[in-house]
Amino acid sequence: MEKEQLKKRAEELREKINYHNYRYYVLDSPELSDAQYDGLVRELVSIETKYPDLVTPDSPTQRVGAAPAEAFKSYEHRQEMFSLQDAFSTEELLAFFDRVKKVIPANQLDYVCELKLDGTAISLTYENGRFIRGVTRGDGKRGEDITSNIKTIASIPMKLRVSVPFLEVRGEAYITKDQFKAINKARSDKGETLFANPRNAAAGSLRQLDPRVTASRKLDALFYGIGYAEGVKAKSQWDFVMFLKEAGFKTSYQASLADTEKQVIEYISGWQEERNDLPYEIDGIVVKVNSFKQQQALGQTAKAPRWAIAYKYPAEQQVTQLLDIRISVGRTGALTPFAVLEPVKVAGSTISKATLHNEDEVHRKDVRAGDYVIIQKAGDVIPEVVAPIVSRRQKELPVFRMPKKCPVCSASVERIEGEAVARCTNILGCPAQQFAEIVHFASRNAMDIEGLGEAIAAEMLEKNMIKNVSDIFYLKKDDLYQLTNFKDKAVSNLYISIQKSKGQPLHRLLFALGVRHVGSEVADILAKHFFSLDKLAEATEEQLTEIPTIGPRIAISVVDFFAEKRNVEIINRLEEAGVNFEEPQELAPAKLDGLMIVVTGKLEHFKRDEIESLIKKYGGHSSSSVSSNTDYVVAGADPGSKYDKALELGVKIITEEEFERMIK
Ligand code: 0OW
Repeated sequence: MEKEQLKKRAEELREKINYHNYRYYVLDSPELSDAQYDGLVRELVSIETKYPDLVTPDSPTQRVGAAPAEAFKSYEHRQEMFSLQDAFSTEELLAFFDRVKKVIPANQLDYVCELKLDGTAISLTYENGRFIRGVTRGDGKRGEDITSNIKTIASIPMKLRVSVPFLEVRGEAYITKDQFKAINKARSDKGETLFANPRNAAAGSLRQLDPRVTASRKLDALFYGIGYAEGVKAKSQWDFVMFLKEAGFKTSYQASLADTEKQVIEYISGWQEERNDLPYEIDGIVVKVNSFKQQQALGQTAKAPRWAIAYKYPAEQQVTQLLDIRISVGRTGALTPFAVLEPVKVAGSTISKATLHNEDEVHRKDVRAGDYVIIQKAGDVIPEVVAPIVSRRQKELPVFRMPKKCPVCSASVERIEGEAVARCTNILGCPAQQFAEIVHFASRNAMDIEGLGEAIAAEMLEKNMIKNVSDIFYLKKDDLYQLTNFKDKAVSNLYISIQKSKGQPLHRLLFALGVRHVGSEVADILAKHFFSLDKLAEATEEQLTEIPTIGPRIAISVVDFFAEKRNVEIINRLEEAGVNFEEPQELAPAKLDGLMIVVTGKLEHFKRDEIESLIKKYGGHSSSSVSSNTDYVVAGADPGSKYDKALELGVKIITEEEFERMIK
């Protein structure tokens, strides 16, 4: 009896919690205090803990429930997700109106204007009002199933307030400007790379394999579009937005009906300045023909509807003084000039630095220290120096020259003919390069040493705790107490991260070593070809170029890398420290499962040890003598007595090509 009552109580609590979620996260007008709300959740959790079989997948307690995924399944949208045509000026917007009026008489037209959120598009599926699945846009036809990550977005209803048989709804997941700053602050404190803009932060956060990480990023989402649906009565975009509101979705992108083109243009100019005060980034205004019937009449191109357009505001520009041109030295020794600016507010953020890419770029724009320059920020966080205002040059200003000496270690700087980049020649000892090398080695896509970011790397170098990447693994736990504010917890966390990273697979180690032209994809190809660092280090240029997608440039770079004395020393020390040099061979399908195979004669396609390891890799056994247990003899040119023995015993004889076909 008690369980039945509790089952009923649990359902009641779910309704209440969903309702208060809606009030708090969607309407932004809570009715309960946090304590009262937490009390409801605690009661529901206690019932579900006592009777786990009462838990329902869409229970509010299941929002951050799933274990980290291995990878995301791909999912085909019931209805393709389109992108949008852009209009970069009023003329282009008017041209859009003209195209529409070729099909729909102007006096029958009205438009809906919406802010265009600068996030990442998502598609949700609801069946009978219950949340079933969340998918990324992907290429428009297929996306990645990120259901468990979508559940962590508090404003997304798990149960609709109006029930329809089937609804595929489209929206934009985004991160607010403040939340974006907080995420990047936390990342820079941990020495991790920063997100360039909230759009990348949203996309990156949604594609985290661990939903707890997604939950920590506090994404939000707004919904505007319909995909495949059954039972939705809306006949226009405006009706549909009203339906979404009623159903419990967040739709606060300032949707507005416009009866005339003039009203559309007023809406657009109205938000030109206002947008800087919005809590989220927008990258324009979406203008849609309102009536669904008229949308159908207009149809779409291969990628985008003809009934909608995204008006993009011109990149915002400001003028300020370029105080100095300074140089930063990167991991590969590249010297990158950047502009030090008189701080200026552009598109809502204060800019005091901007990259100048390389010497040629500085000369092409002819920007000089002391110039007044035009700065532009086009949506991304990285601002650009557009051009100098030459008319404001009071006197002749010195033309920029790339320094001949590295500003960090004073070694000579050279620029290889035809390359835009200038490099510090002191690849072995330049502190800037050592620093960048350590940071790269420990970074997330490399050895992923949690906690060893830029700040810690710099401190380890200046305190002479390490000189190069191999020294990281010789740090004792006590050494870490030298780091500022490092007490027991921080020390053991970092020490454990370092020890754990020794087990990383070869492809990560290879990428972490920073071999020129070997990025994470190439590192993966090489690791899954050689399976051990030692084998890779012995490979010749021709063996490397035989691997598909490995060209001479990479082959030479790899051979040179392992020929470099300093690298050999570092690799030996890494090996002594117990760093893993192998790539786990994911279990090849056992195509030769249990077969006894003997190889004889001169082979054309394989070296003897290669074919032996292939036989093993695919679950076969290779032996050197033919017997009645032998399943196959692979015969090359001039096969010896084994061939005759096989004939005598009736053992199947195959060629190398036939062997190859067996393991494809
Ligand atoms: N980002 C937005 C937004 C919007 C489009 C969708 C397909 C046809 C019309 O706020 N408010 N409305 C639409 O309507 N799209 C938007 O974003 C698009 C979706 C795919 C690429 C952009 O993110």
